[in-house]
Amino acid sequence: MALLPILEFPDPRLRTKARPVTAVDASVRQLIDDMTETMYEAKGIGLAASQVDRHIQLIVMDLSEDKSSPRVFINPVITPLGDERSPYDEGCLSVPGFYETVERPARVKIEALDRNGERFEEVADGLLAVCIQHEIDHLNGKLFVDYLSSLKRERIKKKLEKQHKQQA
Ligand code: QAP
Ligand code: CO
Repeated sequence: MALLPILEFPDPRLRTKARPVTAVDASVRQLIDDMTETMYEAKGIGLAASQVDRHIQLIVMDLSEDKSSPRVFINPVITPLGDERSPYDEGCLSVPGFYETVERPARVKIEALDRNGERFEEVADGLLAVCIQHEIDHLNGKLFVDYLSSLKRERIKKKLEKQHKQQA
């Protein structure tokens, strides 16, 4: 197992579009384990491969209270069910320290592969619906700050750039 560095906004590598996983093999399972460890260490609930500079369609997540339910979504596809949209105060491991309200479809159907390469389908609402949409955005090079006003986004960008310079 290994901890992976997490890219932070406005790193342009976060804009890369992820390719589908062609075979769920040992190297993909190794990356799943490393991403899961990285997510737990960072106190996150979801992490997309894009955030660790691996541009394949892979997401790990754990929405349980006691971090006992790691989940994997490979090549995920979502379909909104109905027109209802819900607001949620979102954060992101790639935008540390910032939280803003984003509105998304309230209910979605998820189709994906699991860590054994088996296809599954699930209807999601609540936090799972928010999280899977947020993480699939990462695979498409999109971040939650893209839904904010350009003023808010620029303020966040400047603050993070300043922190990155101080760390360098
Ligand atoms: C995405 O986000 C998400 O700023 C996952 O300092 C967020 O795991 C989906 C985190 C909200 C649904 C709702 C953020 C940790 C973790 C921070 C995360 C921070 C430390 C964010
Ligand atoms: Co995120």
